[in-house]
Amino acid sequence: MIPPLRFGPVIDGDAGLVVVDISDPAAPVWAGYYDTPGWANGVAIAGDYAYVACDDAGLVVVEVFQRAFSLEKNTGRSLVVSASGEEIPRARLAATQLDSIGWELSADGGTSWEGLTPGGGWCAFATPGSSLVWRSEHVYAGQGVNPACSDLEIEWLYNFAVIDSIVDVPDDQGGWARVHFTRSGRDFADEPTYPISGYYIFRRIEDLFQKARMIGEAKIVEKGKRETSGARQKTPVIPASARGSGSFYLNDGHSLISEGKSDGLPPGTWEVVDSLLALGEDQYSCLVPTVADSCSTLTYSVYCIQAQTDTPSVSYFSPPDSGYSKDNVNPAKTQVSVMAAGSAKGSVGTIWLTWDQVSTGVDGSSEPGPISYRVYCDEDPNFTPGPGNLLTTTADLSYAHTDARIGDPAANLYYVVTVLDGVGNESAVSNVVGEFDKSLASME
Ligand SMILES: [Ca+2]
Ligand SMILES: [Ca+2]
Repeated sequence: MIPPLRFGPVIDGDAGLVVVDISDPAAPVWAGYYDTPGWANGVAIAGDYAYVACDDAGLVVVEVFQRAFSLEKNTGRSLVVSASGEEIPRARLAATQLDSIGWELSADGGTSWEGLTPGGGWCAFATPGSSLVWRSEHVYAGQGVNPACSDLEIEWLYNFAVIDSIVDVPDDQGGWARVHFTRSGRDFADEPTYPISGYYIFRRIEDLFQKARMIGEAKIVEKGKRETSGARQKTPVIPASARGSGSFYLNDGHSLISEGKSDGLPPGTWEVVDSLLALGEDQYSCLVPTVADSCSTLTYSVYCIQAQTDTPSVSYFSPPDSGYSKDNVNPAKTQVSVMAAGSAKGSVGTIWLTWDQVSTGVDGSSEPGPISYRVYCDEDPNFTPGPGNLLTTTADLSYAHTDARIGDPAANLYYVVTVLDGVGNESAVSNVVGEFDKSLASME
């Protein structure tokens, strides 16, 4: 059975075997040539080999594809290891190996090769492409030497940065996440064509009212001009994406906003929330504000990174990615007291509770709020607060509880109050207070 061909062999009666790359049938490319001894009259393909019938030499077998390990030639070659279809300007290679193995990488599927040393740093491709292939040559270096490789690791970079992760900042009051991303393949001091000057972190605007408000407060900026953003002085230059038809606004003291019609940005409306200078590091990270904190359901914020070259019209945008933040700090607990108790013992009455206002977390940090309070009530002084004994949730600092048991000597009620922060984190319980006819004093 003849497998699907990537190369189409052609018999040239005089010259021998000509291999033509017909991956694109509309644009065949001369890929290789073999001069058979004498005339070549016919060819058949099986696997990686071409069987050529020659006048004088008989059957000549030619290896068309050199992509497998060859004991005779001491070479190895991979299939394409990158699958995204995006241009790869740089790659590096690390290997666990013994002795004399030579390594080469090709970004254009094997047309042009770059030799490189394992662990020797990033290799720049003179001919970038999207089809990354490696090959090795195991060289005889002397008696007793057995070139061998047990592990091979290849990393590659794209023109755009790649967001690796977006993680919640731990142990904080929320509102922030940390974006980790991998450098652009052009973020190198020796980049000859389009060196990266900096990165812009974009966040997608999800709230249409917020978008309208922000644009209403902003001014339209002139594309290509350096602008500052009020007190923060944060937005150094209008991104190259401004070359498109989108309008750009500078929100005084806040952010640069794109309406999302410009070149390069993923669909949506985006604002710049931070920027970094390119430093030639493999990985970067930065703190970014989130649109909201997650509580029972996760609220995602979507980010995109623009790698800006020192040519204003050239920049590269990462694929978008999303993350969320959480308020990790519970509010401090409150102190409850009984402000007034109701009617005489044995009759129906009302008890008034009041408690201290809480504006900080257990670590002393400021709670962003809004703060609310839960009042629980039970006949057991050692009760566990829960939905079954919740009286109310209120933003007030007092609560009047009316109950037939209040004032009844046969039944006594006990109360605790907890504090909720803006996303529903609940504090430890307050001191326990009791109903009038039992005790007004704290039970703690
Ligand atoms: Ca957090
Ligand atoms: Ca909190």
